[in-house]
Amino acid sequence: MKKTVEIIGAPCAFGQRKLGVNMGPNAMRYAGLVERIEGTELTVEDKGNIASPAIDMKKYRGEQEGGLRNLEEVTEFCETLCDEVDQTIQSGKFPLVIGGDHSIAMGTIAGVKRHYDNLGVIWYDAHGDLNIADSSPSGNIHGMPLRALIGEGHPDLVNIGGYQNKVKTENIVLIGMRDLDAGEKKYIREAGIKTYTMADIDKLGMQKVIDETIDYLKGTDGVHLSLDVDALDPVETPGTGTCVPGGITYRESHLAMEMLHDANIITSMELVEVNPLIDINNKTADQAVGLLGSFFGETLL
Ligand code: 4U7
Ligand code: MN
Ligand code: MN
Ligand code: MN
Repeated sequence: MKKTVEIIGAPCAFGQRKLGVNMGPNAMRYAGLVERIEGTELTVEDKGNIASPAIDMKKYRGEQEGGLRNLEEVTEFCETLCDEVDQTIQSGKFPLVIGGDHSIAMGTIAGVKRHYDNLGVIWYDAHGDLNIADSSPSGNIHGMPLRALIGEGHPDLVNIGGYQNKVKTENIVLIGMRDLDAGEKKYIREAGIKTYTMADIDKLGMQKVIDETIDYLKGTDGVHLSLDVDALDPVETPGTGTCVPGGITYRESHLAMEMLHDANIITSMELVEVNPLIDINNKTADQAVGLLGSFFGETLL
């Protein structure tokens, strides 16, 4: 792991319809993010938040032509984020992007992929985020980023960063899946994407899932971890916009983070979808920060 972690706040809420996810970055700062990482052997620099345009609520929640809500805003936000992440890596630092909704992954990974030939991606989420406009039941772009990164979907999204095809299907591992749309299931089967559903996690245990994931990605030259907090069970972790029951426990997630830390394979990370407005006493941000603490090397003893 690089010695300096650079935090990039990405308060984008345009990928979905629940305002409040744009407050995720500050909710995590309030929960002690910087102090927790400083408590490990790493140095932290916080770049602050990327500017996001004022939100016109009528347009924000409204229907949109072509089934892609707030496409322009998402695209612009991701272009800026891409350049920020690129700069962070250029200056030799580890980029930690804190969201914001999951549409920001198109910006983060566009910036990351400029530095790797064969990038791996771990997508820790209840959802596959593999929709295109036609298969999306919602028109919400936060359900589409991974597919756009593979190179399919609206050209504005596919070309973020000025190039396409950032991630190969064989370099992706999905963990925590339990709410896939019909089109996504079909796509995952046809593309043969390595997938751990909740049933797989139940049967194998998280330890085996992460061991296998590390082994599966061994031919890559960098691995991006994209952690959507809705992967966790909403009984424990309620502060997120698209809750799905039957999720990963906080403790299993800790194990995953500890193992990924020890394996030393992750070269960039984002943590997304924390929404303090639908949370209880900021507990989801507290948990997010706890997981990040483990990821960056906190130990229990
Ligand atoms: B998230 C959904 F229909 N698949 O496309 C969609 F179930 O980034 C949910 O994982 C997407 O939170 C969730 O709207 C996106 C829905
Ligand atoms: Mn997601
Ligand atoms: Mn999700
Ligand atoms: Mn979500």
